[in-house]
Amino acid sequence: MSLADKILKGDEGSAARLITLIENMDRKGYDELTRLLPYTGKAHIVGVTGPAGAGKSTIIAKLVNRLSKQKRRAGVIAIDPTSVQSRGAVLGDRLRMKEIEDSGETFIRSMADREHPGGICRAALGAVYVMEAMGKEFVIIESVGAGQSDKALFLICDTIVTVFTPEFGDEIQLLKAGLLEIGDIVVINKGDKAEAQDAVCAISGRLPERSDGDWVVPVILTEARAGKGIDDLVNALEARWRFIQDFTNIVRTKREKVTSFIMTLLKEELWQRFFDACSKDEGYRKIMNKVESGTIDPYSAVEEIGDIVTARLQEKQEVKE
Ligand SMILES: Nc1nc2c(ncn2[C@@H]2O[C@H](COP(=O)(O)OP(=O)(O)OP(=O)(O)O)[C@@H](O)[C@H]2O)c(=O)[nH]1
Ligand SMILES: [Mg+2]
Repeated sequence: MSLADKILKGDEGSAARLITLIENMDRKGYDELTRLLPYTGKAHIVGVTGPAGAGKSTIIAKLVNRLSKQKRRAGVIAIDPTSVQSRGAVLGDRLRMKEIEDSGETFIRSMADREHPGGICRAALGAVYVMEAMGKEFVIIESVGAGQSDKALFLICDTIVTVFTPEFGDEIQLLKAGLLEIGDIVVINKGDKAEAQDAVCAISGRLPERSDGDWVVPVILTEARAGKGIDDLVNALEARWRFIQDFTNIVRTKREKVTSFIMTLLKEELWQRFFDACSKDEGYRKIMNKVESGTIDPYSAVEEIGDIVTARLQEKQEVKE
């Protein structure tokens, strides 16, 4: 039986193996993934983002525990931000996530940010497909929500939950972080803190106008550590899923998002290929020497390098023909 067939039967070991193949950019993995494509596109993909330490992992753990009690199957992708946090914090995160691993209904995958940030992003879409093919109704992705790569990550999601704490109620901080704009559901966690209710009011008043229809962004107060407010979050996710299905063309939206996602990956891929090819190209080195000796302006240099790339592509095309 192929990996794809085993995954369709819900086998976790095979799912984990295929995700590893995708992470390693293995062709065999891509072939298996292609076989899973007809079984994808039906789950509610939820991205959970927000400042470090806001309580994202705790919320996700309580959320999937709640879902699994209702016999609803969820998959979790936890992006370990090794590039921005200490190893200790990452290990702590893994331990908290362990809380949910035993429940039977939930499949968890941690993904580490390796050499280049595009790596996780690239593999995350594959992991989503694998989880959908396993029959998961929800796929929840935790991420710190910073940087270009993360923006691409959220192209995979149907719904973004942004998590803040009362300490992050500072308006300027929020606006700067640009996180409010991307949230379809806003959670203020650590409801046990004194200023929690004020933060809910402050954030409710600062929600930006939405350009994508009539969805009203709910602001939910939780105290995740004590499991409070999680039912409200489950209800909000359900309302959001109904809204997406009733008022949007979900198939088209998913397709458009994947197209944008591919464009982001393609930018990285082309840059990498350009770099691999150009570092050996004599014409490129000559131009860079001129840049270093101050005999060509930067704009002309970029144009000339672009011309070299076009010429090389044409040469390749001619060889093929
Ligand atoms: N006081 C309080 N602390 C909480 C609550 N929920 C979570 N915490 C604590 O906040 C800390 C961070 O929680 P996490 O769930 O790891 O937060 P996170 O957003 O996943 O953190 P990173 O993944 O490291 O960005 C932990 O010590 C939690 O126990 C809450 O409702 N109240
Ligand atoms: Mg976390």
